[in-house]
Amino acid sequence: MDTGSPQLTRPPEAAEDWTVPQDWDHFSREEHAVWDLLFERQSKQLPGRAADEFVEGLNVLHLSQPGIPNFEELSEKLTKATGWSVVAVPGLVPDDVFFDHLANRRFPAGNFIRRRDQLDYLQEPDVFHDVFGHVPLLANPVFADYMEAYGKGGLRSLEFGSIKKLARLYWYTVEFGLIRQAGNDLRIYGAGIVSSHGESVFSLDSPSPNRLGFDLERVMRTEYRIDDYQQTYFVIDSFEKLLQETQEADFAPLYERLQAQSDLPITTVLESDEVITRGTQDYVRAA
Ligand code: HBI
Ligand code: FE
Repeated sequence: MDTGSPQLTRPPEAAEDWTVPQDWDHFSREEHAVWDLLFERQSKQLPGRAADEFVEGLNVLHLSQPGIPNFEELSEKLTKATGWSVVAVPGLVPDDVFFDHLANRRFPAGNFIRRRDQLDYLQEPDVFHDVFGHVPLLANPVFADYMEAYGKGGLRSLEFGSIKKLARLYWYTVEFGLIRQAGNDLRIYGAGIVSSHGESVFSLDSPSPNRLGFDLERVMRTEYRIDDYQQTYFVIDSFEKLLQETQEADFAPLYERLQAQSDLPITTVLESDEVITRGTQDYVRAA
């Protein structure tokens, strides 16, 4: 049986569903300045690199003032677009709580921001990763449906004890997905990439990682790393196709089949893979 994240303890200020008031006024001037710096840096880097849908969605974040977005204002715009809202949480929340929010079209966003000396690396998802990385695509109706379906699938996977498999789907799409757009042009859409200054270039331009065509069952067998740039990326053809494939899949027999198959190491390339780029893996060897 796959087990999910380690046990987390709900802080006393958090509600039953782990939400906390955003309390926008608690952010210092320095914290808003860190947001502005990150926002500047990334929004310059993304045209031509990020999926068109992401760049379109970024407009939703164009709020009246600079600084960390006020979730009430942000949710108002997002709700108009797709019925999603953004709620504040202290940090990582348990899997069942996370899935329940997604299944109800609420995106839980960390209520803190990294420090200026941590611009490029941090372990827990902060408000920049969560809002800049995840929210723009939630303004896209198809991706919005995919995330809700993922939340519902997550709740079901807990019953099957297959959360680890489902978490890999999230990882290789929502967090680190690439998409092929018009003219075979590779773009980024995963939140972990679009919110990372380094990986938004590395994932597209480096000869090091593998880039493979997306295949649901294959992805669910593939291990991943959380401590550095990915060594393999999976490429979807469209959000419509991703939504359709995951909605049509009957996950009960799928999980059963997967139980009988071995997990795949990060760099494995199979005969059956559609290889877009076979990586040199030089980046990892040099590290
Ligand atoms: N909590 N705040 C937060 N953000 C996440 O992305 C998150 C989480 N809890 C669990 C979780 N992700 C993962 O276990 C799922 O994506 C599988
Ligand atoms: Fe994330």
